[in-house]
Amino acid sequence: MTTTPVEPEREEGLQAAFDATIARGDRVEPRDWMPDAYRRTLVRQIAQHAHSEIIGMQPEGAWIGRAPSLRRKAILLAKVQDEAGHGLYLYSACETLGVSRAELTELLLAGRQKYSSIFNYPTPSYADVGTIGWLVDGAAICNQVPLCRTSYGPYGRAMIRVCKEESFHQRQGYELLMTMMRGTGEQRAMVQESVDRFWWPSLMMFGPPDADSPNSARSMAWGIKRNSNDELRQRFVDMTVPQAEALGVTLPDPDLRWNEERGHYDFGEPDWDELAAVIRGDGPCNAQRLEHRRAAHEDGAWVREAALAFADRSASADGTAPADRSVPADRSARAGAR
Ligand code: BYC
Repeated sequence: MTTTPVEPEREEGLQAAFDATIARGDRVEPRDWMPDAYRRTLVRQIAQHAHSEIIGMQPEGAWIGRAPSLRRKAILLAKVQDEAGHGLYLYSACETLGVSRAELTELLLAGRQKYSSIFNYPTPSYADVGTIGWLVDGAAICNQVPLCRTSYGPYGRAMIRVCKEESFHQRQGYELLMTMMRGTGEQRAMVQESVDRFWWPSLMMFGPPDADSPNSARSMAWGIKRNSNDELRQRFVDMTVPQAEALGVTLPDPDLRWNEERGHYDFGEPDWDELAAVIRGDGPCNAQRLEHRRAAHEDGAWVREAALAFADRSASADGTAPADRSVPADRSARAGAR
């Protein structure tokens, strides 16, 4: 559903109405006219977000079969299942922009859409389950709470539920780490080692520094993003340092200290070359994550075929049209592919 070409004068009026909606801080809804670039930006960000939720099931999912107790296994299963749900809300939000989940999945598998850098790091230790909950879900909350007020209605509404669940995820991670920190010296060392590996990649989740963020200015002018990458990164550091102190772990940054004048923690510079490499596809687990996603997609082909066959059969029984599986010709452009 790209914007249908309209007369220049009419387009001016539509653009003015759109600008006024953004200026008032109101929501843009699927039925409203919107500039193509706004639509493409939303599809790019929401699709990337949805893919992150689904690929993000892998690093923690690897521990479901090896969780140390039935209770921990049940918690982890529920958490990973929640991430699948988040992916589905987000793919649905994206579909309101005229692009199907099947098209977005194809673009992900073809390497033409991205997912969050953080999920390209390995999880060799059980403590990583707690650290992902605490730091990765913690960073996700900082990033996503402002997105509840994003200018596009379906995205903002999806975020409200996602954020409630992410808060619970963060607490379960923190509780797991707290339990390990009250355990043996070996368990405390496992937590510290895991935090040492995940700290910097968590800071990178917020994206490149503002000066090197090509999309931020326009996304903020459109009210898609409400805060810059650096603002949210700072908010995350300020929130996390006292939590690390309560937990009894050291954050691996010699430059981390309270700055009385700024009223914030100062912190060191993440390795931006590393972020660029991971985004490019050269992170420790990029190939493995995509391969796993591709295999899961192929394994699920029979389920999709069965669902479509059932929908067709039900439609012919009650005389309605069969399920629409057409793929529009201009899908790459609409789907915000790179
Ligand atoms: N990783 O101009 P910029 C979760 C890309 S999952 C990869 O600043 P923007 C969870 C960026 O896309 C939560 N790519 O971009 C799940 C752009 O490239 P393109 C995931 C990144 O969009 C399971 C280029 O770099 N959260 O919580 O203004 C278990 C330049 O960047 C990254 C979201 O998806 C990165 N870290 O800002 C546990 C949040 N950073 O697209 C937990 C929604 C940047 O132009 N997304 N890039 O080719 C956003 O808020 C924004 O898209 C970002 C980037 C802040 C990430």
